[in-house]
Amino acid sequence: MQTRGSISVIEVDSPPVNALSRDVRAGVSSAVVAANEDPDVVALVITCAGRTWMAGADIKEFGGPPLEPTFTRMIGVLDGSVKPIVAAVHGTALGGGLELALACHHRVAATGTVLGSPEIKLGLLPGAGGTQRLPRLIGPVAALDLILTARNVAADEALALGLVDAVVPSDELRRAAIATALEVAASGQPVRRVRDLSERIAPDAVPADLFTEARMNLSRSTPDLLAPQYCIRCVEAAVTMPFDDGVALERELFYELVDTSQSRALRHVFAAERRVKRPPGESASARDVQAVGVVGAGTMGSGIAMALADAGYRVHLVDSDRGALERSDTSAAARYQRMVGRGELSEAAARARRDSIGRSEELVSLRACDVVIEAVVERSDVKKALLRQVDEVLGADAIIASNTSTLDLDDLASVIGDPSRVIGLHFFSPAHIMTLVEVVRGRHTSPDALATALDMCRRMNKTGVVVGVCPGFVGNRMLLRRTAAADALLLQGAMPWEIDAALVSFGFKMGPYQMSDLIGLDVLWNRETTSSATIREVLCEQGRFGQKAGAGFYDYAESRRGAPSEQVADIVRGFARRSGQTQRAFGPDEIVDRLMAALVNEGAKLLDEGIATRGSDIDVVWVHGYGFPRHRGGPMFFADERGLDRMLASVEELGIPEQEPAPLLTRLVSEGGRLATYEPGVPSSG
Ligand code: T1G
Repeated sequence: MQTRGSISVIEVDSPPVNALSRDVRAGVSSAVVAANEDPDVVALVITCAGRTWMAGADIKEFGGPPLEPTFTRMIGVLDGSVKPIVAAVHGTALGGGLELALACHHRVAATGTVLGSPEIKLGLLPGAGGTQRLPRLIGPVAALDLILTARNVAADEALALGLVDAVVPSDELRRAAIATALEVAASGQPVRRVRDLSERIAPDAVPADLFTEARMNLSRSTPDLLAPQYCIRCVEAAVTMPFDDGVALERELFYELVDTSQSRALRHVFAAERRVKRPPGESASARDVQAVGVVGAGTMGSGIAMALADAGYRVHLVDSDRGALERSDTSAAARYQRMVGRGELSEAAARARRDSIGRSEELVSLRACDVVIEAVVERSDVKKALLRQVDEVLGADAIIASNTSTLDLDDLASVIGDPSRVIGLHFFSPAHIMTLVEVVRGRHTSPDALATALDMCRRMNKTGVVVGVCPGFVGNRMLLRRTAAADALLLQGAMPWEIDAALVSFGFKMGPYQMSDLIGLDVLWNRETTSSATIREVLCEQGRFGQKAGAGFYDYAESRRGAPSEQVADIVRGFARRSGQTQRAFGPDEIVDRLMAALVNEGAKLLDEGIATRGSDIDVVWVHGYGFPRHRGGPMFFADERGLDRMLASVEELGIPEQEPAPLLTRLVSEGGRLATYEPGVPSSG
């Protein structure tokens, strides 16, 4: 804290994002008290050093006992200030950071600032008075929008909303805030507290059906999530209750939410997504990559090319089939036009992005590339032949990446002169949309090739998760086990639609059989060798390839959603009978336990083998690549919440030879350890 003339400037400096930890709260509180007691001080300015204003409460503190001074106490100190306080905001003013600014009397923002209430992303609500002050300052409609969408608003929109009073160039922020403080102090007016505002919450200013409608929308969009429902109750209280009663309700509901499994799960995923950026033991720096080549203009190659172009790379897309190149150009052009239509891109930017993808039938066009990604057909012989050619064309330093999803990367790398520059970049379809990339570290992959691949993921706004080499890597290998567990349930009396319904009510967008019908059952079917040995073979033999054939595990005659099929039920019952296994009904919980147990058990094996680096990495793979519901935290986190002993029991019930209990799972059950925080060589926190 320093005093400029008669203005006290309180600067928070707590990198990396000035999170409002206990120490920061204590510092701000005592500085405000001191400034109010200092007769020379007429007004205060609060500002932050570094890249941003406070980006919220310190997430690491959640789940522990409330630490004094609490938010309520700190905000109370600001509320008690008789001298005007101006918040000088820059960077990302989020959550508790925004709430602190709302407890100040005036807000000046730097150009480029974003402001928001992202608490529901953590299964929480704005718990430092935000649900009561926001409606008073910007109206309940806008407040509800910000809180329920968790979207960030840019400074200009914040000015239009009345969330900030002025927007100034960054280098003028401190000066402008001090000038505002002096002006306000000189006006001799009493401080303008947001809590005292009432005009925008007056009954005639609030749409009568605002909260009913908000609840209806929620019941359609996210019926299972607690935090949004609690947020509506609080904002409604801002309109129906006195300020302090509203704050009391907010605090009560906040502390209820902070202990829920949903919030713990969402906080786990937040931390896990930051941890994957730092693979243990890796510290090499990424290379500067400008030009990237992609070989294969099929669905994956075209999607990868667009993801690279979106990130600003110069892209060289190569395919010996001119037709494929033209089709990929047409689909890229159509996509960019749709983005123009949605106002996401200008015409000029769309043209520039399209033009940033060069297309050629010649491999030599890749000569100047820093990185080349092959995305050709999933056949080892074809990939190896191509990689040999690429190796000859490229400079010695260039990195060679394979988008293989199942093949042995080390075997592919064996055809490259220097295998240390080979890495796997396993994108998920559609590659320009799906956020997950499994970054496959081969036996010889160099640290800087790995660092460069992770940096490319960061630039493409993808979540790169480092995995080792094995068939199916982390995601697909676990998926295979889940599919086998589901198929085993069919032989014990369950029906495909019962299994899907259980996973959908758990939070997945679709179950394994709906997924098979979407992808097409014939993708993995071999017409030559088919012998009615499995339910899937029989369905394919009957032409039930899935949605595209109008029938698969479901009938699609009536709707795209698919209806349970009596014909399929008969086929399933036939196989079940012939399996000689006891037939019985399975409830949704038991189905979920069985399928999760298959996932978790395989995940534990992947950790034991060092293919996965940490339990939380596996959760990131499933949340970003397989639609695992974020508010469930991922399979490993879910297992900890459900009880590893219960998971182990479900694994034993699977009775599938390849899925015997993983040693790690058995060990953690006996030690009382946790899978989600498990990291080989790092003591596990029970
Ligand atoms: N608390 C603690 N650490 C945080 C943090 C936070 N709020 N935000 C970021 N970090 C750490 C993060 O773990 C990483 O650390 C480093 O900062 C850089 O983050 C009472 C209840 C601000 C937009 O939800 O959205 O306030 O991994 O890698 O991509 O009502 O971080 O390097 O050790 O993400 O540039 C509300 C969360 C909290 C914002 C920057 N606030 N943060 O993104 O960097 S709840 C949020 C973000 C609350 C009140 C309530 C982003 C960012 P490390 P990063 P980035």
